[in-house]
Amino acid sequence: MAGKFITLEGGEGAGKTTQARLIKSYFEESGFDVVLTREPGGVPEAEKIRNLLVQRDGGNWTPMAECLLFFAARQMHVETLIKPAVAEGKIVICDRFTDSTVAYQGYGHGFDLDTIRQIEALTLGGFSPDLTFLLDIPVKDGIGRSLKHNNSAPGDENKEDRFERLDVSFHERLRQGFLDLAKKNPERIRVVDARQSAELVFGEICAAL
Ligand code: Z5A
Repeated sequence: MAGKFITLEGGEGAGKTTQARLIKSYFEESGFDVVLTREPGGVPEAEKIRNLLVQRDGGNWTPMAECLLFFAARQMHVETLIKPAVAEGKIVICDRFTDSTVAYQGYGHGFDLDTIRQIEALTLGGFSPDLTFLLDIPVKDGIGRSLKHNNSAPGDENKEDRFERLDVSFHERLRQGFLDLAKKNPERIRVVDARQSAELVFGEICAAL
């Protein structure tokens, strides 16, 4: 029997990583084989691309180049890890996926949404998650959590904060982008109020699982 592909999405500090770990334990305790992975990254080639994309001095990419790098990493990740694991019956849990590209590069940076969809079709050929949890949190709350967690050290050029350093209006646009995606894909995307405690958020996720 084929497995399932589940993704977590949301802005900074929404708690995706925390919930991804809880979902992993939940399935493992029920006897499933689970793969926990993330984007950008997940396989060695894609982790190399991650450094170009998220590190403070990763590069000053044009919007098209940045989008192509996200999908180059994703194509490797899907073909060499996600699809084979799902075919073996595993549950694959991924921290971010294509919805993040639509929200960050499209709604956040204003890169053309149709072009993103064309690149998605070319690289992934219609492959998408079975289920997505969108952890929704007001921008200020999310950034506050994220800053506490990732206390920025000035001068550390390897610091993974290229996107966190963007202004509040950028984060408001991407939050709206995620919510628009949820409205357009109600059968796949479940919106969860991420202001709640991690336990309550996980309770809502469990009910949906
Ligand atoms: N990016 C992009 O632009 N385009 C794309 O296509 C993709 C990504 C795939 C890397 O993402 C960056 O790449 C990201 C988007 C961009 N930009 N940024 N920034 P990432 O997933 O590696 O990094 P992140 O999104 O910044 O992670 P995060 O927001 O810092 O964390 P999170 O996974 O959502 O949350 P967390 O680590 O689980 O929790 C953060 C803190 O809050 C931590 O101290 C927790 O203990 C605490 N926490 C968690 N849940 C709760 C609750 N419920 N209450 C209170 N405190 C909590």
